Amino acid sequence: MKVAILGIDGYIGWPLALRLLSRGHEVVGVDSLYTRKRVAEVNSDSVTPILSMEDRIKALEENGLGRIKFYKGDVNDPDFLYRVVKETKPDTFVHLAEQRSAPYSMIGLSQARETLMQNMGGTLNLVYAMKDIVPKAHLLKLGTMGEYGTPNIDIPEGFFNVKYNGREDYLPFPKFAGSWYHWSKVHDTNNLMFANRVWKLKITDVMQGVVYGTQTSEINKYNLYTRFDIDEVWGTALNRFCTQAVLGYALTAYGKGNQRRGFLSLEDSIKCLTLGIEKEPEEGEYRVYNQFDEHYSINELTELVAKRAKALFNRDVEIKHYPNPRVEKEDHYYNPEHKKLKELGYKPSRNLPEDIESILKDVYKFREKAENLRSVIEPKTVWEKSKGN
Ligand code: USQ
Repeated sequence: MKVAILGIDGYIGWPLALRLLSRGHEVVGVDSLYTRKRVAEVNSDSVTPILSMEDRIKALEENGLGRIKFYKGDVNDPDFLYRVVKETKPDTFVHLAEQRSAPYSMIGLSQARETLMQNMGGTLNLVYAMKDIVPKAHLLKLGTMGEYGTPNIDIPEGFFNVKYNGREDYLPFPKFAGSWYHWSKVHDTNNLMFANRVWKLKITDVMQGVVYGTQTSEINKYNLYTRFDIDEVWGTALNRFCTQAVLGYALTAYGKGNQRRGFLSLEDSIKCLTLGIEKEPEEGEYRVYNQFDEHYSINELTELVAKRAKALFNRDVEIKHYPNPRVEKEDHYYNPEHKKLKELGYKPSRNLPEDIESILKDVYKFREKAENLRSVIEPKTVWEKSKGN
């Protein structure tokens, strides 16, 4: 298959490229290098060493994985995106080229606008380019479990049966996102459902949980790391906690820490995405997966990290509860379905408690780099104080 990865330079894009190439697919890469730039702006960096995009492309060739065609540019520019699609005509698009940080989107109006315009604009350009140039292609788009929020009932995979005033229908499940970033994904989902309805585009909308980890089989085999962010804006929960444990920094649990999220290892995220690419939807189908392995509360995670770090480094790790910088429920019901990927053949290969040990060991290797990032760990972006004009 010829697969275009939009956002190939990112945390998930890069290991996905390694996986697809090693499975014999042809890969076209697109990236504006946006994440590198925005992470540098908050004085942060990837803890793991990552090559420049040029060197990544060379490394793929040197390791016998083949040559990829790379386009540097912004998917929010329709002329650029149309040119890429016309020149390459992929069978599948994996769309990861979005602003992916909830805290970034909550810094202020300018970041909120950037997130909403950038994310919705890119996806809109893509569905138009697909309809005009490759209407039979498959779009696998990264959404987020955070689109659903934390309702007091079970969360289905996209749609559910509703009975109201004596009539029934099968409808999209209501969305209650918790940041402008998460809302941008909800708006994308609505736009994708509409593009599917009017133009019959083949679409997989992936509601992914929080991804953690430093490794996949190919990263380990070729020693070609993906980025690993740990600052308060770009880093996510478990990756941050593991780094904090290595640095002897008190783990930053927000609020009571009873809030629950679905988690998935990087290896399993890549496995699920590959499955979704190789087992396409039917012609004209719009399908939704909830992509995570298990759900954990923040308190469960911090305790697991503290326990593993103690066993590994013989160090007592403190857990500190900060006033929650976010507006989110801290005590809630959480029971999202996640059957569809298993029905497609997905079997989880990693388990979170064991993975914590491998992250701790990897971060320990790069602890000097992590040490330089100490000043960007403390939470500063407060939802209620998001800056206006
Ligand atoms: N949290 C802490 N301490 C921290 C960081 C986070 O307690 O130091 C808590 C937050 O309050 C939140 C939970 O951990 O309740 C998850 O936060 P996160 O920063 O790990 O993840 P989130 O902002 O939800 O976003 C991340 C990715 C995003 C993806 C999403 C999946 O950045 O791209 O879509 O995870 S999900 O959370 O399922 O929506």
